[in-house]
Amino acid sequence: MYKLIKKDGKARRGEFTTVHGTVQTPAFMNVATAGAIKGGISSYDLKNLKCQVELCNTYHLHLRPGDTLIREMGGLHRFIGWAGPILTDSGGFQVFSLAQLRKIKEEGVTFQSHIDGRKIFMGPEESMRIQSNLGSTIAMAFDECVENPAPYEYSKKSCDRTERWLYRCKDEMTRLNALHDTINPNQMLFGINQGCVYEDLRVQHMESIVKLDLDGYAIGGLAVGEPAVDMYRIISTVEPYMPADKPRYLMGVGTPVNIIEAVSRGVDLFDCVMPSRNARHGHMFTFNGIVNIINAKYTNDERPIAEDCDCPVCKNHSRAYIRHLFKANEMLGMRLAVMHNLYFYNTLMERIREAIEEGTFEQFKERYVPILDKRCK
Ligand code: PRF
Ligand code: ZN
Repeated sequence: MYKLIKKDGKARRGEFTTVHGTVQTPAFMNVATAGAIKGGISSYDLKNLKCQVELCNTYHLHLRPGDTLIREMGGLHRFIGWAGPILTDSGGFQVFSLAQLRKIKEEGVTFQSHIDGRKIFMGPEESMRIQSNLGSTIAMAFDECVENPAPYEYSKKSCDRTERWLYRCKDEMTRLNALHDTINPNQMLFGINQGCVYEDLRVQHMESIVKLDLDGYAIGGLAVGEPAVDMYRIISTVEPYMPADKPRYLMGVGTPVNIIEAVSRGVDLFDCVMPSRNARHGHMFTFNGIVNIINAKYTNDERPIAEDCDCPVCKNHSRAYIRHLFKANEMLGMRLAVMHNLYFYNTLMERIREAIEEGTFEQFKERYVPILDKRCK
């Protein structure tokens, strides 16, 4: 259940209640693709990093270790040791971005596993059954994310098919939730808006999926190579058609600036590999801009990554030490870097929430948009 607490312009401060706990929104969902945050971060680390929601992938967990095994182990929450909310992506996007030799038909998609080449079929029903075996808090609809650029005619055909798939997702999810031995009988289902960069397709598709009265709605098919201005334009175009009493999720986004821009257009939930992926390359986020910890100028820098950061890493370690760990290829270097970046993203969301509550989100945006994506001075 989503409760709107306060609006500042289009930005929304809300509370999203699930059976696994309440999420303060806007929120960032921390990406644990195969049940682990890359960089050696455990679920109990996340509690010290202000993480509210973990995001795992149907595609990866189905291939390895298998959703039936996770079900036997009591479900994903017990398996990964995280009692809070978990959102699972449907496999739709990963099948299209990772798998080889894909064939799309009305029933679903046949593809080859990127791990061992095994031939696999996944359609809306399969995706719902896998997510039901995982028992995640929120399941995502099985969709097709078309690449960018994509021709109008293809985007339209794909969008119509994604809509038909959504009806099948909902029917299957309703059936699974009613079974007596379902891991999470309260599993929620979010629909996903597609339509490439075409405003009429986006609006038509949004209007049709809203009719299914799902637990939340996502904007998919963005941040796939289109310029940021196109992404912002599509969000502004579809937002008025999204229910005000449901959470809105922008999939796979993004940079700190992308997130601020999307919040200012009415989005509540985000996920992105950027904090963990960039950390693994020594690229650290701070409220003064980006610090590249491998840079020689940090060799004898005693300051923490960010002087205004309360994360466990900044409380204990210097830039010089973390740079040394990277140079010496010590695993700890990456682990500390990822911890700081996740803390930064979750703190960014906390500051966004505070600014909306205080009615100062516009000033917040003006202050931080020019700094956050630039190198730290
Ligand atoms: N669909 C799904 N997952 C996604 C996307 C999508 O379009 C995106 C697009 N940025 C990221 N993750 N199912
Ligand atoms: Zn820090």
